[in-house]
Amino acid sequence: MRYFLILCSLILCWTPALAQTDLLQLQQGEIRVPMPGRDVTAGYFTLHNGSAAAVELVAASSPAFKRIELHQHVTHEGMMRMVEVAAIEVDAGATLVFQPGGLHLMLFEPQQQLVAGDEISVMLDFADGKQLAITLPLTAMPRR
Ligand SMILES: [Cu+2]
Repeated sequence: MRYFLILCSLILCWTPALAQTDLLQLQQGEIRVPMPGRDVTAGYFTLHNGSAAAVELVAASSPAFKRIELHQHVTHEGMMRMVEVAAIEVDAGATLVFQPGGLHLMLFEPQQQLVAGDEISVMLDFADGKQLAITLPLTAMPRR
């Protein structure tokens, strides 16, 4: 019985550290199938930071693409353009939203055929060295 109690208290002690990355929660997301003839596309997701500390997203990668950049849309002299961002901080309790017209993943050079409905694995890298693996579905590019 004593051993059982010791084991329980050890587990209770360790759980908060182990759960740290679990508190980053993907709420939704998608990657658009590129337009015909294009080898670049965009991805979007919503990530909730349920941990007690701010996190800083610094990179993303996927076996399905040669390169992924973190992009933001900015208005420059009345023109909308995209710039690469090096890091995005997400406060404790805050929700990071990547969406059309704002922050987005820019995904270059697909390494496989991209079909709507398939799922793509993406690894998110944070400044403290932690990583979060997410899975985003491929969706058809909306018609304009
Ligand atoms: Cu972009």
